[in-house]
Amino acid sequence: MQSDAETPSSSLHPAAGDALLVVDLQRDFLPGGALAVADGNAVVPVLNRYIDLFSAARLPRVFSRDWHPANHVSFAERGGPWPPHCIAETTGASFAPGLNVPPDAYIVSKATGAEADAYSAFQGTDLAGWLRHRGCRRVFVGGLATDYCVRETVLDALALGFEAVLLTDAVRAVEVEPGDGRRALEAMIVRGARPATLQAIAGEQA
Ligand code: VGL
Ligand code: ZN
Repeated sequence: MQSDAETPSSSLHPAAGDALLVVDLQRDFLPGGALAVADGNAVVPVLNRYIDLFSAARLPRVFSRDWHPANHVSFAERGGPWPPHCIAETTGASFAPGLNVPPDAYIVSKATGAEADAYSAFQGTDLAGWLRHRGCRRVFVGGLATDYCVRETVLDALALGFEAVLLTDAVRAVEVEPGDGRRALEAMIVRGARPATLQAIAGEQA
């Protein structure tokens, strides 16, 4: 018998009210890219499985992308913390090779202005309204990077009143400081994100 403490508060089975949110799965964040996340490409086949699950269930699939102007304030030449990356319309800003972005996916571009950065897919975009308009109350979040855009997106989702499921097998961290990835996971979970994997989510469907 499962104890009450072990019983999940709600099903992880993707159903009405759920949306998949793939954060910044772009070439510049993959090994060989301008701002590479170690092992970042490993999440592509996993996210394709999640995309298939949500497509089969006719649920929204949202893809955010870092979409900077060439003179973005986050770039080192302007005193920012990052090398130039994800410049709008360039190859580096395009989605990861092999990522199955469905033709009816919703694409959210963020940090598009030169003077402000935005790690969260909700910051300066219409994403919250878009989701609410479609009756979404819970987002399943994977992508890059755990310790920047995934973390800020998940924390914003929770602050905006969405439930958040963190796809722990479909995220990777930049690790500017060792341990950043682990600390980001902890921060998201402490705030209420529910960690889950494909096995837990797809297995429930059987
Ligand atoms: C990101 C650093 C700079 C991210 C974006 O997508 O996590 N990280 N810009
Ligand atoms: Zn950026």
